[in-house]
This record gives sequence, C-alpha cells and structure tokens, in this order.
Amino acid sequence: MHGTGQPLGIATSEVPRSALRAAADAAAAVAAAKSVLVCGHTDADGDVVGSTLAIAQALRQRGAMVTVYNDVPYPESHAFLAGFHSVVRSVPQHASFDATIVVDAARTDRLGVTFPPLERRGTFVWIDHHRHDAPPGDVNYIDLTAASVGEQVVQLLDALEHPLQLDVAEAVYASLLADTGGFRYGNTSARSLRLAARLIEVGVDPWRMSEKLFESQPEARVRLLGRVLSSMWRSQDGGLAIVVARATDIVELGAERAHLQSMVNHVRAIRGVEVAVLLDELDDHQTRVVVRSRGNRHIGDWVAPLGVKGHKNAATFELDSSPIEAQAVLRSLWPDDERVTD
Ligand SMILES: [Mn+2]
Repeated sequence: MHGTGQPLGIATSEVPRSALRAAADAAAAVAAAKSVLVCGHTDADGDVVGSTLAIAQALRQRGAMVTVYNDVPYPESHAFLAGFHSVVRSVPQHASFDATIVVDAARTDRLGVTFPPLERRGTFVWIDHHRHDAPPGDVNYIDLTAASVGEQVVQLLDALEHPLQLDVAEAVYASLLADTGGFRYGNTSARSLRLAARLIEVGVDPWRMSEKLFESQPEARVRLLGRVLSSMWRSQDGGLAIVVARATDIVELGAERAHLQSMVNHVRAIRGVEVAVLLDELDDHQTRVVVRSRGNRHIGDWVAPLGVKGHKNAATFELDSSPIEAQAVLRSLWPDDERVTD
C-alpha cells in the first residue's frame, strides 16, 4: 500500500487468526533479543519510517540495543518522531545481531547494500502487508489485511504485553496516515480507525501530526513541485501523464531527491489521468521511473514490455536512459501519444 488508493487485501474488522498467531511468533522471536536491527525498504515511505521507529522505540523501552538502518535518509518531515536522528545509513561491516526485523519491504532486493548476510542477522523476522510468494524470514508475519505495517507493530507489541507509549503511538499513527492516505483510501477500515482512536487515547494529537507531516513543507520542495508539474506531458486521450524531475532543478532549488516522495500523486489526482509517471533523472543515462495508476487500470500489463514487474497500481524501476529517452519509450507503449495542446 504505497499511495495507490487500493487495499492490498480485503479489509477485515478483526485481525485474522493466522496473523495473530504470526504476531505471537514474531513477539517470541524478539522478546529476548538484546541487539536488534530494524529496517524497511530503501527510499522509505511514511509506513517504513513510522513502523521502524515505533518498533525500535518500543524495543529500546524493553532494554534492547536497537539499530534502525536505511541507506537513503528518512524524509525530514518525520524528524519530530522519537529515534529519527539515530537512524544509520549503513550497517557496520562486522556487526551482528540477535534479531533482524524487516518491515514493509515487499522484496528482498530493496534493503540496501550493507544489509547483513544471513549469518549476522540472528533470528530473521519478516513483517509485511504485501504478498510474498516465499517470504525469507525465519519468522514471517504477513497480514494482507493490515492497512499499514504500523498496525502489525501494535499487534506484536500487544503480544509482548508492552504498553503503548506516546512516542511509539505517534510513530504508528504516522504509518497509518501514510498508508491510508490520511484515512482516505480503500484500506481505511473500522479496524484502522479503531487503532487510530486507541492511539489518540494514548495521547496522539491529530492536528500536531497533520501539521508536522503535511503542513510544514520546506519551500524548496513546493518550488520543486512547481517545476515538476510544469513539465507535464499528457497523451491525446488524457489517460497518461508524464512529469520529469531534472537533477539540475533539484540542485538549483536547494531541494533533495527525498522531496520527490509521493509527488506523482499530484499528477494522478488530475481528472481523466489513469496512469501517472514521474521520471527522476539520476544521471545522463539513468532514470528512476515512478508509476502510479488509478482504480482498475493495471500497470503490470503496461510496463511488462520493459521487462518490469509492477503491482496493480504501483511500479518503481530504473531505465538505462535519459528522462527524454525514457519518456519516448513510455509514450510508445501508450495507444495514442499525441500531445494534448490545451
Ligand atoms: Mn506499507
């Protein structure tokens, strides 16, 4: 669930029994761990940030030494969450852990180059709400009905009988806000709202959270958004919209690559757009392609000719080409590629 509007599984009012059992297994696996590594997928979204910080803070409260790792800095908007400033960008070369917890990763190839090999991970706990054909953990806690991984973290802490404190509750709330699109998406269930209510009872202030996360943007990000949106190309039928983030724009505006996070959603929000694409220029011949679609428009079929596997409503991949070349390729895959002139 990454800003696509679609739930990953059928929302259920109660946590499925299999998920409850898996949460208990995950709790047992980390209960006695003294040193723990926690990480999510690279280029973290709000769910990764919130759920990793929540679990790290809670385990620290239980006396564990916890390292949170991501090879890309977490977005500054989340800097108010407890533990944000101790996130590391690489795992020391010979560090080993009693347990390693990976959240929201969907795949194993997005954990960064310094993610430790099997023999240094300790008990490997895989927590996710994405489908995975062969989840790689010693313990796999998968719950496709969870709106966000933060929700699973609470389940795990309940299994540990660890009381929720405000710093943990804020991080979980941030993960819920991210993956439900501020309680707007199809995965916003009675269950996710009940969890939100519980977090508010612990002391979370919804306006403080919204203000920090959505209404405290750096000016450079908003200016970059302006540049990115002004580059928009739209197909004749209006269904495809492509925007480009140029490396020079990011530098010129004093912005950061992390500011591009979820920018593509502004493009998908346009009436008539079915597929929105953001082309992120990594260098002269490398472009990161971020694709989001609306409703029943399946991205997988569209990007398949490029040898890319996409989810139904989301795909992120790299092409060995400039943004201009990438745009030409993507346009050629669309049934009509005439420019809308209005
Ligand atoms: Mn997620």
